[in-house]
Amino acid sequence: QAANIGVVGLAVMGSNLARNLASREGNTVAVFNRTHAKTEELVAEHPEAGFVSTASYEEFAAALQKPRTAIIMVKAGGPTDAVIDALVEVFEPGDIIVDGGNSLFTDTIRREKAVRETGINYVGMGVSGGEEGALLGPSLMPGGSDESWITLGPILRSIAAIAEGEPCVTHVGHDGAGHFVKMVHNGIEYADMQLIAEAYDLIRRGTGKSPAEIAEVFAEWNKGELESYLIEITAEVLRQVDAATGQPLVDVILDQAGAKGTGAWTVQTALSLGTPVSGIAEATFARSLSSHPEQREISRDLPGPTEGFTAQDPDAFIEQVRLALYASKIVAYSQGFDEIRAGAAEYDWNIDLGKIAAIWRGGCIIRARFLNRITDAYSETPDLPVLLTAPFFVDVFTRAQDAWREIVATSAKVGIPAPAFSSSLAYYDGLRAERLPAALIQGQRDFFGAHTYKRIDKPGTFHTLWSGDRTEIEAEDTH
Ligand code: NBP
Repeated sequence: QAANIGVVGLAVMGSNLARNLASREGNTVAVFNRTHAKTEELVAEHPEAGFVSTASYEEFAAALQKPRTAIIMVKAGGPTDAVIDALVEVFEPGDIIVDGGNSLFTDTIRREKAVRETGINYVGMGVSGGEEGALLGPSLMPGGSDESWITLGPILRSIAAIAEGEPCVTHVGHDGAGHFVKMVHNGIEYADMQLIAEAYDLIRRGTGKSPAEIAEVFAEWNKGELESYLIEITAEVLRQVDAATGQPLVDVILDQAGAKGTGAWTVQTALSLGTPVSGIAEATFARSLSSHPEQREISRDLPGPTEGFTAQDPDAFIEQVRLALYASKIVAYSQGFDEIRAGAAEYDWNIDLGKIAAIWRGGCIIRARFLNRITDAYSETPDLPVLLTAPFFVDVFTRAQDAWREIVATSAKVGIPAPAFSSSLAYYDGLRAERLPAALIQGQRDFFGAHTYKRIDKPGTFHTLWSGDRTEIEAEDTH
Protein backbone atom coordinates (compact mmCIF):
# COMPACT_ATOMS: atom_id res chain seq x y z
CA GLN A 1 0.00 0.00 0.00
CA ALA A 2 1.44 3.38 -0.99
CA ALA A 3 1.92 5.88 1.80
CA ASN A 4 0.96 9.55 1.39
CA ILE A 5 3.44 10.74 4.00
CA GLY A 6 6.67 9.46 5.53
CA VAL A 7 8.65 10.12 8.68
CA VAL A 8 12.43 9.75 8.98
CA GLY A 9 13.83 9.59 12.52
CA LEU A 10 11.86 7.62 15.05
CA ALA A 11 13.13 8.89 18.39
CA VAL A 12 10.48 10.32 20.70
CA MET A 13 9.41 13.25 18.50
CA GLY A 14 9.41 11.37 15.19
CA SER A 15 7.54 8.33 16.47
CA ASN A 16 4.90 10.46 18.16
CA LEU A 17 4.44 12.60 15.06
CA ALA A 18 4.18 9.44 12.94
CA ARG A 19 1.51 8.05 15.28
CA ASN A 20 -0.36 11.35 15.18
CA LEU A 21 -0.28 11.30 11.36
CA ALA A 22 -1.39 7.67 11.22
CA SER A 23 -4.35 8.34 13.51
CA ARG A 24 -5.88 10.79 11.03
CA GLU A 25 -8.37 9.67 8.42
CA GLY A 26 -6.84 9.08 5.02
CA ASN A 27 -3.17 8.96 6.02
CA THR A 28 -0.87 6.02 5.45
CA VAL A 29 2.53 6.63 6.99
CA ALA A 30 5.85 5.17 5.85
CA VAL A 31 8.50 5.13 8.57
CA PHE A 32 12.27 4.93 8.47
CA ASN A 33 15.01 5.15 11.10
CA ARG A 34 18.77 4.83 10.61
CA THR A 35 18.85 2.09 13.25
CA HIS A 36 16.25 -0.28 11.84
CA ALA A 37 15.50 -1.99 15.16
CA LYS A 38 13.73 1.21 16.26
CA THR A 39 11.47 1.09 13.22
CA GLU A 40 10.59 -2.53 13.94
CA GLU A 41 9.90 -1.70 17.56
CA LEU A 42 7.56 1.17 16.72
CA VAL A 43 5.67 -0.83 14.08
CA ALA A 44 5.28 -3.79 16.46
CA GLU A 45 4.11 -1.62 19.35
CA HIS A 46 1.52 0.19 17.25
CA PRO A 47 -0.20 -2.21 14.88
CA GLU A 48 -3.24 0.10 14.93
CA ALA A 49 -1.20 2.74 13.08
CA GLY A 50 -0.81 0.60 9.94
CA PHE A 51 2.73 1.89 9.40
CA VAL A 52 4.62 0.95 6.25
CA SER A 53 7.97 -0.17 7.65
CA THR A 54 11.03 0.51 5.51
CA ALA A 55 14.64 -0.55 6.02
CA SER A 56 16.51 1.73 3.60
CA TYR A 57 16.13 5.14 2.01
CA GLU A 58 15.39 3.38 -1.30
CA GLU A 59 12.59 1.34 0.26
CA PHE A 60 11.30 4.48 1.97
CA ALA A 61 11.13 6.39 -1.35
CA ALA A 62 9.49 3.44 -3.09
CA ALA A 63 6.79 3.26 -0.40
CA LEU A 64 5.67 6.86 -0.96
CA GLN A 65 3.06 8.17 -3.42
CA LYS A 66 4.17 11.01 -5.65
CA PRO A 67 4.75 13.79 -4.94
CA ARG A 68 6.61 12.10 -2.12
CA THR A 69 6.35 13.92 1.18
CA ALA A 70 8.73 13.14 4.05
CA ILE A 71 9.10 14.76 7.45
CA ILE A 72 12.56 14.50 8.99
CA MET A 73 12.70 14.39 12.82
CA VAL A 74 16.34 13.85 13.66
CA LYS A 75 18.94 15.71 15.67
CA ALA A 76 19.56 19.21 14.31
CA GLY A 77 22.85 19.95 12.56
CA GLY A 78 24.96 17.21 10.90
CA PRO A 79 22.35 14.43 11.23
CA THR A 80 19.76 16.58 9.42
CA ASP A 81 22.21 17.27 6.59
CA ALA A 82 22.99 13.54 6.35
CA VAL A 83 19.31 12.64 6.00
CA ILE A 84 18.68 15.39 3.45
CA ASP A 85 21.62 14.17 1.34
CA ALA A 86 20.27 10.62 1.45
CA LEU A 87 16.71 11.67 0.54
CA VAL A 88 17.85 13.87 -2.34
CA GLU A 89 19.47 10.74 -3.82
CA VAL A 90 16.23 8.76 -3.87
CA PHE A 91 13.60 11.51 -4.34
CA GLU A 92 12.57 13.22 -7.60
CA PRO A 93 11.72 16.76 -8.69
CA GLY A 94 8.37 17.84 -7.20
CA ASP A 95 8.81 15.75 -4.05
CA ILE A 96 8.82 17.46 -0.66
CA ILE A 97 11.35 17.16 2.16
CA VAL A 98 10.24 18.70 5.47
CA ASP A 99 12.67 19.25 8.34
CA GLY A 100 10.66 19.26 11.58
CA GLY A 101 13.74 19.41 13.83
CA ASN A 102 14.94 22.45 15.75
CA SER A 103 17.20 23.73 12.99
CA LEU A 104 18.78 27.16 12.97
CA PHE A 105 16.90 29.21 10.36
CA THR A 106 20.08 30.16 8.52
CA ASP A 107 20.79 26.42 8.03
CA THR A 108 17.27 26.10 6.65
CA ILE A 109 17.84 28.97 4.21
CA ARG A 110 21.05 27.29 3.04
CA ARG A 111 19.44 23.85 2.71
CA GLU A 112 16.37 25.18 0.93
CA LYS A 113 18.55 26.85 -1.66
CA ALA A 114 20.64 23.73 -2.23
CA VAL A 115 17.71 21.31 -2.39
CA ARG A 116 15.67 23.61 -4.66
CA GLU A 117 18.36 23.22 -7.33
CA THR A 118 17.48 19.54 -7.59
CA GLY A 119 13.81 20.42 -8.24
CA ILE A 120 12.81 18.95 -4.88
CA ASN A 121 10.85 21.18 -2.50
CA TYR A 122 12.38 21.83 0.89
CA VAL A 123 10.40 22.99 3.89
CA GLY A 124 11.85 23.92 7.28
CA MET A 125 9.11 23.52 9.86
CA GLY A 126 9.09 24.61 13.49
CA VAL A 127 7.33 22.07 15.73
CA SER A 128 6.35 23.10 19.24
CA GLY A 129 4.69 21.20 22.04
CA GLY A 130 7.27 18.58 22.95
CA GLU A 131 6.49 14.88 22.93
CA GLU A 132 2.88 15.27 23.93
CA GLY A 133 2.27 17.94 21.32
CA ALA A 134 3.79 15.77 18.61
CA LEU A 135 1.42 12.94 19.52
CA LEU A 136 -1.79 14.83 20.25
CA GLY A 137 -1.45 18.06 18.30
CA PRO A 138 1.53 20.39 18.00
CA SER A 139 1.73 24.00 16.90
CA LEU A 140 3.34 23.86 13.46
CA MET A 141 5.32 26.62 11.78
CA PRO A 142 6.20 25.53 8.22
CA GLY A 143 8.23 27.70 5.85
CA GLY A 144 9.14 26.70 2.30
CA SER A 145 7.52 27.28 -1.08
CA ASP A 146 3.86 27.96 -1.87
CA GLU A 147 3.89 24.84 -4.05
CA SER A 148 4.78 22.54 -1.15
CA TRP A 149 2.12 24.15 1.03
CA ILE A 150 -0.57 22.93 -1.41
CA THR A 151 0.30 19.30 -0.62
CA LEU A 152 1.42 19.81 2.97
CA GLY A 153 -1.30 22.17 4.15
CA PRO A 154 -4.13 19.62 4.46
CA ILE A 155 -1.87 17.01 6.08
CA LEU A 156 -0.49 19.48 8.64
CA ARG A 157 -3.91 20.91 9.37
CA SER A 158 -5.12 17.42 10.19
CA ILE A 159 -2.45 16.81 12.88
CA ALA A 160 -2.05 20.27 14.42
CA ALA A 161 -3.53 21.31 17.75
CA ILE A 162 -6.92 22.98 17.51
CA ALA A 163 -7.47 26.34 19.23
CA GLU A 164 -10.95 27.82 19.14
CA GLY A 165 -11.82 25.64 16.15
CA GLU A 166 -8.73 26.61 14.13
CA PRO A 167 -5.76 24.28 13.47
CA CYS A 168 -2.54 25.74 14.89
CA VAL A 169 -0.64 25.84 11.62
CA THR A 170 -0.08 28.38 8.89
CA HIS A 171 2.32 28.77 6.00
CA VAL A 172 4.61 31.18 7.83
CA GLY A 173 6.66 32.36 4.85
CA HIS A 174 9.33 31.16 2.44
CA ASP A 175 12.52 29.19 3.12
CA GLY A 176 13.68 29.71 6.75
CA ALA A 177 10.64 31.72 7.97
CA GLY A 178 9.15 28.78 9.87
CA HIS A 179 12.30 27.97 11.80
CA PHE A 180 12.86 31.68 12.46
CA VAL A 181 9.42 32.03 14.02
CA LYS A 182 9.94 28.83 16.04
CA MET A 183 13.23 30.24 17.31
CA VAL A 184 11.54 33.45 18.50
CA HIS A 185 8.75 31.35 20.04
CA ASN A 186 11.41 29.65 22.14
CA GLY A 187 12.99 32.99 23.03
CA ILE A 188 9.63 34.28 24.26
CA GLU A 189 9.25 31.03 26.19
CA TYR A 190 12.55 31.76 27.98
CA ALA A 191 11.32 35.25 28.92
CA ASP A 192 7.92 34.01 30.07
CA MET A 193 9.51 31.31 32.25
CA GLN A 194 11.98 33.76 33.78
CA LEU A 195 9.21 36.26 34.59
CA ILE A 196 7.19 33.54 36.28
CA ALA A 197 10.28 32.44 38.22
CA GLU A 198 10.92 36.01 39.37
CA ALA A 199 7.29 36.35 40.48
CA TYR A 200 7.61 33.12 42.48
CA ASP A 201 10.87 34.27 44.08
CA LEU A 202 9.44 37.67 45.08
CA ILE A 203 6.33 36.08 46.57
CA ARG A 204 8.30 33.43 48.41
CA ARG A 205 10.81 35.84 49.88
CA GLY A 206 8.33 38.64 50.46
CA THR A 207 5.55 36.65 52.12
CA GLY A 208 7.25 33.52 53.41
CA LYS A 209 4.56 31.39 51.81
CA SER A 210 5.45 27.75 51.08
CA PRO A 211 5.74 26.42 47.54
CA ALA A 212 2.41 24.61 48.00
CA GLU A 213 0.77 27.88 49.05
CA ILE A 214 2.31 29.71 46.12
CA ALA A 215 1.02 26.92 43.86
CA GLU A 216 -2.47 28.03 44.90
CA VAL A 217 -1.64 31.61 43.94
CA PHE A 218 -0.59 30.48 40.46
CA ALA A 219 -3.63 28.21 40.13
CA GLU A 220 -5.78 31.24 40.96
CA TRP A 221 -3.92 33.43 38.46
CA ASN A 222 -4.54 30.75 35.85
CA LYS A 223 -8.25 31.45 36.08
CA GLY A 224 -7.78 35.06 35.00
CA GLU A 225 -6.03 37.14 32.36
CA LEU A 226 -2.70 35.34 32.91
CA GLU A 227 -4.22 31.98 31.98
CA SER A 228 -1.55 29.99 30.14
CA TYR A 229 0.12 26.62 29.99
CA LEU A 230 3.26 27.91 31.72
CA ILE A 231 1.31 29.35 34.67
CA GLU A 232 -0.64 26.09 34.90
CA ILE A 233 2.45 23.86 35.02
CA THR A 234 4.14 26.25 37.46
CA ALA A 235 1.38 25.44 39.96
CA GLU A 236 1.92 21.73 39.30
CA VAL A 237 5.67 21.93 39.84
CA LEU A 238 5.31 23.98 43.04
CA ARG A 239 2.77 21.54 44.42
CA GLN A 240 5.02 18.52 43.88
CA VAL A 241 6.52 16.92 47.00
CA ASP A 242 9.78 14.97 46.78
CA ALA A 243 9.15 11.36 47.72
CA ALA A 244 12.68 10.80 49.06
CA THR A 245 12.87 13.77 51.46
CA GLY A 246 9.28 14.92 51.92
CA GLN A 247 10.46 18.41 50.89
CA PRO A 248 8.84 20.48 48.16
CA LEU A 249 10.45 19.21 44.95
CA VAL A 250 11.43 22.76 43.95
CA ASP A 251 13.61 22.94 47.08
CA VAL A 252 15.63 19.84 46.22
CA ILE A 253 16.15 20.63 42.53
CA LEU A 254 19.61 22.10 41.89
CA ASP A 255 19.14 25.80 41.07
CA GLN A 256 21.16 25.81 37.83
CA ALA A 257 19.03 26.22 34.72
CA GLY A 258 19.93 24.37 31.55
CA ALA A 259 19.39 25.54 27.98
CA LYS A 260 19.56 23.92 24.58
CA GLY A 261 20.52 27.09 22.76
CA THR A 262 17.38 28.44 21.12
CA GLY A 263 17.23 31.37 23.57
CA ALA A 264 20.81 32.25 22.68
CA TRP A 265 19.98 31.99 18.95
CA THR A 266 17.08 34.39 19.42
CA VAL A 267 19.28 36.90 21.19
CA GLN A 268 22.20 36.54 18.76
CA THR A 269 19.84 37.03 15.82
CA ALA A 270 18.23 40.03 17.52
CA LEU A 271 21.65 41.57 18.05
CA SER A 272 22.43 41.30 14.35
CA LEU A 273 19.00 42.66 13.42
CA GLY A 274 19.39 45.51 15.93
CA THR A 275 16.20 44.51 17.72
CA PRO A 276 16.19 45.06 21.50
CA VAL A 277 14.77 41.81 22.91
CA SER A 278 16.03 42.72 26.36
CA GLY A 279 13.56 40.49 28.23
CA ILE A 280 14.63 37.42 26.27
CA ALA A 281 18.28 38.36 26.69
CA GLU A 282 17.89 38.79 30.46
CA ALA A 283 16.12 35.45 30.67
CA THR A 284 18.89 33.74 28.73
CA PHE A 285 21.62 35.39 30.81
CA ALA A 286 19.79 34.60 34.06
CA ARG A 287 20.06 30.91 33.15
CA SER A 288 23.78 31.41 32.43
CA LEU A 289 24.31 33.19 35.76
CA SER A 290 22.60 30.36 37.63
CA SER A 291 24.87 27.82 35.98
CA HIS A 292 28.15 29.19 37.36
CA PRO A 293 28.28 27.73 40.88
CA GLU A 294 31.90 28.75 41.40
CA GLN A 295 31.12 32.41 40.67
CA ARG A 296 28.05 32.30 42.87
CA GLU A 297 29.99 30.68 45.70
CA ILE A 298 32.72 33.32 45.77
CA SER A 299 30.12 36.12 45.52
CA ARG A 300 27.87 34.94 48.33
CA ASP A 301 29.30 37.34 50.93
CA LEU A 302 29.18 40.48 48.79
CA PRO A 303 27.49 43.35 50.64
CA GLY A 304 23.74 43.63 50.24
CA PRO A 305 20.91 45.62 51.78
CA THR A 306 21.06 45.69 55.56
CA GLU A 307 17.41 45.04 56.21
CA GLY A 308 15.38 41.96 55.46
CA PHE A 309 12.10 42.10 53.61
CA THR A 310 8.58 41.21 54.61
CA ALA A 311 5.62 42.48 52.66
CA GLN A 312 3.32 44.39 55.02
CA ASP A 313 0.19 43.28 53.22
CA PRO A 314 0.91 39.92 51.57
CA ASP A 315 -2.28 39.84 49.47
CA ALA A 316 -1.71 43.35 48.14
CA PHE A 317 1.92 42.47 47.42
CA ILE A 318 0.92 39.34 45.50
CA GLU A 319 -1.50 41.39 43.42
CA GLN A 320 1.27 43.87 42.63
CA VAL A 321 3.51 41.00 41.53
CA ARG A 322 0.71 39.68 39.31
CA LEU A 323 0.32 43.05 37.59
CA ALA A 324 4.09 43.46 37.20
CA LEU A 325 4.24 39.99 35.67
CA TYR A 326 1.46 40.76 33.21
CA ALA A 327 2.98 44.08 32.12
CA SER A 328 6.47 42.54 31.75
CA LYS A 329 5.03 39.63 29.81
CA ILE A 330 3.42 41.99 27.32
CA VAL A 331 6.80 43.66 26.86
CA ALA A 332 8.49 40.30 26.24
CA TYR A 333 5.94 39.29 23.60
CA SER A 334 6.07 42.72 22.01
CA GLN A 335 9.85 42.41 21.74
CA GLY A 336 9.56 38.92 20.25
CA PHE A 337 7.08 40.11 17.62
CA ASP A 338 9.39 43.02 16.89
CA GLU A 339 12.12 40.50 16.13
CA ILE A 340 9.83 38.59 13.78
CA ARG A 341 8.87 41.86 12.07
CA ALA A 342 12.55 42.78 11.67
CA GLY A 343 13.46 39.26 10.47
CA ALA A 344 10.67 39.34 7.90
CA ALA A 345 11.94 42.68 6.58
CA GLU A 346 15.55 41.45 6.48
CA TYR A 347 14.85 38.11 4.79
CA ASP A 348 11.93 39.23 2.66
CA TRP A 349 9.29 37.05 4.27
CA ASN A 350 5.65 38.01 4.14
CA ILE A 351 4.68 37.03 7.70
CA ASP A 352 1.19 37.65 9.06
CA LEU A 353 2.02 38.50 12.69
CA GLY A 354 -1.58 38.15 13.89
CA LYS A 355 -1.70 34.65 12.41
CA ILE A 356 1.49 33.71 14.26
CA ALA A 357 -0.13 34.65 17.57
CA ALA A 358 -3.19 32.61 16.52
CA ILE A 359 -1.21 29.41 15.83
CA TRP A 360 0.50 29.72 19.22
CA ARG A 361 -2.84 29.54 21.04
CA GLY A 362 -2.76 25.75 21.07
CA GLY A 363 -0.22 22.94 21.14
CA CYS A 364 2.83 24.99 22.00
CA ILE A 365 4.56 25.83 25.29
CA ILE A 366 3.62 29.54 25.30
CA ARG A 367 -0.06 28.91 24.60
CA ALA A 368 -2.03 31.53 26.46
CA ARG A 369 -5.33 33.27 26.54
CA PHE A 370 -3.85 36.68 25.83
CA LEU A 371 -2.47 35.64 22.41
CA ASN A 372 -5.96 36.42 21.10
CA ARG A 373 -5.26 40.03 21.98
CA ILE A 374 -2.15 40.01 19.82
CA THR A 375 -4.15 38.64 16.90
CA ASP A 376 -6.77 41.36 17.47
CA ALA A 377 -4.10 44.05 17.64
CA TYR A 378 -2.60 43.03 14.30
CA SER A 379 -5.94 42.60 12.59
CA GLU A 380 -6.83 46.16 13.59
CA THR A 381 -3.42 47.55 12.56
CA PRO A 382 -1.46 45.05 10.45
CA ASP A 383 1.67 47.23 10.32
CA LEU A 384 1.64 48.20 14.00
CA PRO A 385 5.29 49.19 14.66
CA VAL A 386 5.21 48.39 18.40
CA LEU A 387 2.80 45.71 19.54
CA LEU A 388 2.57 46.97 23.13
CA THR A 389 1.03 50.25 21.93
CA ALA A 390 -2.20 48.47 20.94
CA PRO A 391 -5.15 49.89 22.94
CA PHE A 392 -5.80 46.69 24.90
CA PHE A 393 -2.21 46.59 26.14
CA VAL A 394 -2.23 50.29 26.93
CA ASP A 395 -5.18 49.58 29.24
CA VAL A 396 -3.15 46.91 31.01
CA PHE A 397 -0.18 49.26 31.38
CA THR A 398 -2.49 51.89 32.85
CA ARG A 399 -3.75 49.41 35.41
CA ALA A 400 -0.37 47.84 36.13
CA GLN A 401 1.71 51.01 36.11
CA ASP A 402 2.12 51.70 39.82
CA ALA A 403 2.40 48.06 40.84
CA TRP A 404 5.03 47.37 38.19
CA ARG A 405 7.21 50.27 39.35
CA GLU A 406 6.68 49.40 42.98
CA ILE A 407 7.77 45.79 42.43
CA VAL A 408 10.86 46.72 40.43
CA ALA A 409 11.80 49.33 43.04
CA THR A 410 11.21 46.89 45.88
CA SER A 411 13.26 44.15 44.26
CA ALA A 412 16.19 46.55 43.84
CA LYS A 413 15.84 47.91 47.35
CA VAL A 414 15.69 44.56 49.10
CA GLY A 415 18.17 42.78 46.85
CA ILE A 416 15.96 40.21 45.13
CA PRO A 417 17.15 39.83 41.55
CA ALA A 418 14.36 40.54 39.07
CA PRO A 419 16.27 41.14 35.83
CA ALA A 420 13.39 40.43 33.45
CA PHE A 421 10.89 42.55 35.41
CA SER A 422 13.26 45.50 35.61
CA SER A 423 14.64 45.33 32.07
CA SER A 424 11.09 45.16 30.70
CA LEU A 425 10.19 48.30 32.60
CA ALA A 426 13.36 50.05 31.43
CA TYR A 427 12.52 49.13 27.82
CA TYR A 428 9.01 50.46 28.27
CA ASP A 429 10.31 53.74 29.72
CA GLY A 430 12.92 53.93 26.98
CA LEU A 431 10.21 53.73 24.34
CA ARG A 432 8.14 56.35 26.17
CA ALA A 433 10.94 58.85 26.65
CA GLU A 434 10.63 62.07 24.73
CA ARG A 435 14.40 62.54 24.69
CA LEU A 436 16.93 59.76 25.21
CA PRO A 437 20.51 60.20 26.36
CA ALA A 438 21.43 58.68 23.00
CA ALA A 439 22.17 62.29 22.07
CA LEU A 440 25.03 62.28 24.54
CA ILE A 441 26.30 58.99 23.15
CA GLN A 442 26.37 60.53 19.69
CA GLY A 443 28.39 63.40 21.13
CA GLN A 444 30.85 60.99 22.74
CA ARG A 445 31.16 58.98 19.52
CA ASP A 446 31.82 62.14 17.58
CA PHE A 447 34.43 63.21 20.16
CA PHE A 448 36.59 60.09 20.09
CA GLY A 449 35.90 58.71 16.65
CA ALA A 450 34.57 61.57 14.50
CA HIS A 451 31.49 59.41 13.97
CA THR A 452 29.36 62.53 13.27
CA TYR A 453 25.82 63.33 14.42
CA LYS A 454 22.59 64.72 13.08
CA ARG A 455 20.85 67.79 14.50
CA ILE A 456 17.26 68.21 15.54
CA ASP A 457 16.93 71.58 13.84
CA LYS A 458 18.32 71.09 10.33
CA PRO A 459 19.13 68.29 7.88
CA GLY A 460 22.65 67.09 7.21
CA THR A 461 25.46 65.39 9.09
CA PHE A 462 27.81 67.25 11.41
CA HIS A 463 31.08 66.95 13.25
CA THR A 464 32.55 69.16 15.95
CA LEU A 465 36.28 69.81 15.68
CA TRP A 466 36.86 68.54 19.24
CA SER A 467 40.65 68.67 19.15
CA GLY A 468 40.69 71.95 17.24
CA ASP A 469 38.71 75.08 17.89
CA ARG A 470 35.48 73.13 18.58
CA THR A 471 33.51 74.70 15.79
CA GLU A 472 31.02 72.57 13.94
CA ILE A 473 31.47 71.53 10.33
CA GLU A 474 29.23 69.68 7.88
CA ALA A 475 30.53 66.17 7.43
CA GLU A 476 29.91 63.05 5.41
CA ASP A 477 27.43 60.63 6.96
CA THR A 478 29.38 57.82 8.64
CA HIS A 479 26.63 56.88 11.14
P1 NBP B 1 16.94 13.37 18.80
O1 NBP B 1 17.19 14.82 18.61
O2 NBP B 1 17.45 12.70 20.01
O3 NBP B 1 17.51 12.61 17.51
C1 NBP B 1 17.52 11.20 17.44
C2 NBP B 1 17.19 10.74 16.05
O4 NBP B 1 18.16 11.23 15.10
C3 NBP B 1 17.21 9.22 15.93
O5 NBP B 1 16.17 8.83 15.09
C4 NBP B 1 18.57 8.99 15.30
O6 NBP B 1 18.67 7.76 14.61
C5 NBP B 1 18.61 10.11 14.32
N1 NBP B 1 19.93 10.34 13.71
C6 NBP B 1 21.07 10.81 14.26
BR1 NBP B 1 21.28 11.25 16.01
N2 NBP B 1 22.09 10.89 13.39
C7 NBP B 1 21.57 10.45 12.23
C8 NBP B 1 22.13 10.29 10.94
N3 NBP B 1 23.37 10.63 10.68
N4 NBP B 1 21.31 9.81 9.97
C9 NBP B 1 20.04 9.47 10.22
N5 NBP B 1 19.45 9.61 11.42
C10 NBP B 1 20.22 10.10 12.43
O7 NBP B 1 15.37 13.06 18.66
P2 NBP B 1 14.09 13.85 19.25
O8 NBP B 1 14.29 14.24 20.66
O9 NBP B 1 12.95 13.01 18.87
O10 NBP B 1 14.05 15.19 18.39
C11 NBP B 1 13.97 15.19 16.97
C12 NBP B 1 14.06 16.61 16.47
O11 NBP B 1 12.93 17.33 16.93
C13 NBP B 1 15.28 17.39 16.97
O12 NBP B 1 15.76 18.22 15.95
C14 NBP B 1 14.74 18.19 18.11
O13 NBP B 1 15.51 19.36 18.36
C15 NBP B 1 13.35 18.52 17.58
N6 NBP B 1 12.36 18.87 18.60
C16 NBP B 1 12.33 18.27 19.81
C17 NBP B 1 11.37 18.61 20.74
C18 NBP B 1 11.33 17.93 22.06
O14 NBP B 1 10.53 18.34 22.91
N7 NBP B 1 12.11 16.89 22.28
C19 NBP B 1 10.43 19.57 20.43
C20 NBP B 1 10.44 20.16 19.19
C21 NBP B 1 11.42 19.80 18.28
P3 NBP B 1 19.23 6.45 15.39
O15 NBP B 1 18.05 5.87 16.09
O16 NBP B 1 19.74 5.61 14.30
O17 NBP B 1 20.30 6.94 16.33
